[in-house]
Amino acid sequence: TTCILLGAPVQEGTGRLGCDMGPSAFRAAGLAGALSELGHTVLDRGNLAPAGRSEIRHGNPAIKSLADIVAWTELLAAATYEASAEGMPITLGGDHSLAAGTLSGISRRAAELGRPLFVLWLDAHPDLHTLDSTESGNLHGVPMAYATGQPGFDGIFPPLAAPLDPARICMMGIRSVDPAERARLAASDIAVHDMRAIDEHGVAALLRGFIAQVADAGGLLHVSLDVDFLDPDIAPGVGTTVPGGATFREAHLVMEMLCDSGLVTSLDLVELNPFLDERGRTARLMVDLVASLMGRRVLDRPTRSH
Ligand code: DIR
Ligand code: MN
Ligand code: MN
Ligand code: MN
Repeated sequence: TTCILLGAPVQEGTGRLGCDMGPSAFRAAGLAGALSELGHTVLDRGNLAPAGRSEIRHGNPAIKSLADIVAWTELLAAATYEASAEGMPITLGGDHSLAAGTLSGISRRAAELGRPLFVLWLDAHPDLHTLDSTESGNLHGVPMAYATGQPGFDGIFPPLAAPLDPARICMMGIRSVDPAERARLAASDIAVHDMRAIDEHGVAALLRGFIAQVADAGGLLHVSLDVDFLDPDIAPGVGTTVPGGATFREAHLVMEMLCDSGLVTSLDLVELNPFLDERGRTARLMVDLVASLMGRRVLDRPTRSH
């Protein structure tokens, strides 16, 4: 696979500083080397930087850094759209607001190819706020609402070439949901496997169903991996830790199963905050998870099921 690394040092979508160092930490933790060792070609495009940002107003006074996030969304939509013609875009965040851009760019590519786009959202949070419903005003909480075409983004965020179909989205690891998001999920076709479902059924059974859905439809699969999907005990380097997250093995198993499926065509790595990390521990875990996704395995033969 040709892996195209896109550094997106955006931190204005989150409440704390430090995510802007995320792309550097992924590089320092050896992301490119891990991918090339697995036989992939790595094209590191360096860090992107949005140009001028004119002021944008919105009636919700809580919203922070709207113009910055709109500028990042435009930039990343174009960058991932273009990169997806050459290989697999891997966007190095940066906070999760960047998914507004990556989902926009990838969904445009999928529509042009005539292929349905599926999204696996690995996160403690559904990030399903609209500009009107966000109370924190942190725009890392809105990308999924934008990408699915929820109302209220028109005339502020760039128009979507192809909104995501909620029936093609699967969320795993969810354990922190605000009231407005709860109502939106209740009314939506998004498949949500919260931590309770993972405890009860295991990640394998839940993920197998989604992978089969993607394969049957001949779809593209975008994976958006928020560091806070992982349990804070193993991944402390994130601004919004929530207890009770995915374990080391649950996370690796998700990646190993995705690798076996051969379906993943683009990836976001988001919310890594190196300032809160313990000597690169979270960054290294994220790199190891990418390695599992891209082919690192325990044995050079299929794992037996019995
Ligand atoms: C909360 C936290 N739902 C908010 N969101 C996220 O601020 O809207 N934290 N995405 O990582
Ligand atoms: Mn998130
Ligand atoms: Mn999150
Ligand atoms: Mn977040």
